Amino acid sequence: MTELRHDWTRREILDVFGLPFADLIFQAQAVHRRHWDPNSVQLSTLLSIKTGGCAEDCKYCAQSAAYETGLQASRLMDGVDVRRAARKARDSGASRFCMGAAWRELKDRDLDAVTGLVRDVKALGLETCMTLGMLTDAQARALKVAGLDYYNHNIDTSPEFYGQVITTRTYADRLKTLDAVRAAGMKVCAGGIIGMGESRDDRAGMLETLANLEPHPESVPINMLVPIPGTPLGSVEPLEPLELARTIAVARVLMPLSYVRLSAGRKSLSDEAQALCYLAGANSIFYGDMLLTADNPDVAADRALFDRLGLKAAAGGA
Ligand code: SAM
Ligand code: DTB
Ligand code: SF4
Repeated sequence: MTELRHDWTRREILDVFGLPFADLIFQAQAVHRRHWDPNSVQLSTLLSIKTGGCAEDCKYCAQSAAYETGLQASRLMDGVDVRRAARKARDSGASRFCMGAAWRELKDRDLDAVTGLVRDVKALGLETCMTLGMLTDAQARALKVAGLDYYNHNIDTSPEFYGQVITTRTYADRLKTLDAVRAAGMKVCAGGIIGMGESRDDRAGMLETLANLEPHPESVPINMLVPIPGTPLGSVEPLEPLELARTIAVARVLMPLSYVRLSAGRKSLSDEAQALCYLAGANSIFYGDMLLTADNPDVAADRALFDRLGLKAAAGGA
């Protein structure tokens, strides 16, 4: 029986981070193999159901209205188009469909439309996930009633670094929405972004917040910054892939039963770097040619890499 801990200190986490690479990967593999099929990876497909024009100032984001990124803002997508995209994702092998909206928070006037989308996607036999910004308790309950399986809401970084990345909402706001999601009985998807110029201490701090949530988030996306020209983080020095593999390995050690998702930023990774991330315990990816606004490896490239590594898509679906 693995003891699930929720009392990790920053020092302990930094010590895991700083292990010799082989020792860290060995530890992550040991944890991973106790709980998961090491050759199986869960596939989630993303769709931006409402793009751009967002009121928040997240310094990494293509969709903030605060920056000139050349992105065309759009209204909430029609159900017919969402269903078409979800069917295509299912037929390509995804088990979960994640719908994202560039909103600061969900407005009650949009609640019927988004719960309708949840029902539609669920009816196709897919697991459902949404990321719509901040939620009230009542909105979270309504999404749960509609059948939403996961809600994604990232804490993005450490409490200390957060203020350098976003000023229009607080870390406490993020945690409050995560509480609402949990209280409504949905699965929590919460992670963050690395490669924004933060220190390793900040990366440890982000994992400390996540690992000390009780229970752990069921899904932990680790995004590598996709630099977006026009945003304040558009020309940050890229983080080395080995540090991404380390971050994934530490997440795996801290949160043994959670899906750890190798998320945004795969397009810039070599096949070898991705293989290291799978070895470090990543067991979920975004699958499909697009993230929300940025490119992702195409389906053919992922299938070819899975074949070479002997990986298979995890069976799933709702
Ligand atoms: N507006 C909602 C929110 O922020 O909660 C949902 C959509 S938002 C685009 C979802 C997450 O994507 C963000 O919290 C952030 O962690 C991640 N993200 C956004 N832009 C990114 C980028 N350029 N590179 C890496 N991750 C990014
Ligand atoms: C998450 O952690 N990463 C996804 C999803 N949750 C919504 C979003 C990644 C966005 C990458 C940049 C873009 O496509 O604009
Ligand atoms: Fe808006 Fe979400 Fe982008 Fe922040 S990350 S600007 S909240 S869409």
